Amino acid sequence: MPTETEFDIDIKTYLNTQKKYIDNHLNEIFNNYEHFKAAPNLWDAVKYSLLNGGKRLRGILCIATYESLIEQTNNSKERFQDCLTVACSLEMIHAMSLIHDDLPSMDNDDLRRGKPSCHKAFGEATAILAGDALLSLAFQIITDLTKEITETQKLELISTLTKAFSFGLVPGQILDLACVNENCSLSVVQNISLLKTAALIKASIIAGALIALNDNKTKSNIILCLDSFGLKTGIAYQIIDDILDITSDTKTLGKTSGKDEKQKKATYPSVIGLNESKKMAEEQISQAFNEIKLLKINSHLLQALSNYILNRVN
Ligand code: GRG
Repeated sequence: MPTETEFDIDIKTYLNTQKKYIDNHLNEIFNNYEHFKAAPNLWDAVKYSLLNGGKRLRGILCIATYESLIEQTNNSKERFQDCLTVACSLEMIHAMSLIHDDLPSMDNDDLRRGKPSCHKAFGEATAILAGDALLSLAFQIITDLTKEITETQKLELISTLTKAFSFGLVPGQILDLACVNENCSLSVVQNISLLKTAALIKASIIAGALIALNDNKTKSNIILCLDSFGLKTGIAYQIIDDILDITSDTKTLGKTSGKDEKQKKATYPSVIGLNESKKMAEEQISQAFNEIKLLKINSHLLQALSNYILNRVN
């Protein structure tokens, strides 16, 4: 497995810098829309869940893909700002999925990002509506991108993101809930992680490519390879999430550790054990590298990010 030094990228600094860009841009979005002044309790719940924490991995993957593909001459300040807005859109969809995932009728978790989950702090009805508001705001901000992004690109972005939740997160969540207390096979667990987690991670990568490439002749080939790269990286992300639920603690994770076992969830370690799960995550990342190796793009950043995903501690 390649190490950080082999790629010559200080990934921790990169992650911190991009996270700051995304956090600042999210704050700017909330300062810019007047509508947030009506129903303050709703928007307090939205900001509570969105603006306070999170690794911003989906947003960072979008920016990193954009930066790996963009020709320097095309990298105008406006276009980077548009990429940041799309990164924020992805983080809104992700944050809404976490709010709904924590609800009593779903995973029923009292803790998220080291704080009481949204429904614990604001009540169930407000939490549901905060999720709904975030999901629609995610698309509103894409329609408001600058003229640097064509109308076709906007539609492609919206289509990519809607597919990720209609055909990914939502069915993945249904399957995940259905598999509690069941003796699930590995293929069922793989299918859940593909839908529930990998679909949005893949969409984050594709979104970055859509902003960078526009009419590039090799666009469809690049997107095909990034699609497989994203799915494999996303599966590895969920495998590591399942492993950390067992091996890490609540304080480090910012969410209740050991919950999967307690709730008898279908996870990689529950089906194939911890060691095999780690091996499978390594294998997914190694296959993901292979998907983009032959592309004529600067893939070091994406490789360093998937390597970080494999070795993350929270
Ligand atoms: C999106 C319309 C729509 C519905 C949501 C509730 C639901 C349907 C889906 C649940 C999806 C889910 C919670 C998947 C788990 C993915 C995962 C590994 C989350 C943890 O992500 P991190 O570690 O969290 O990136 P931070 O806090 O760092 O952002």
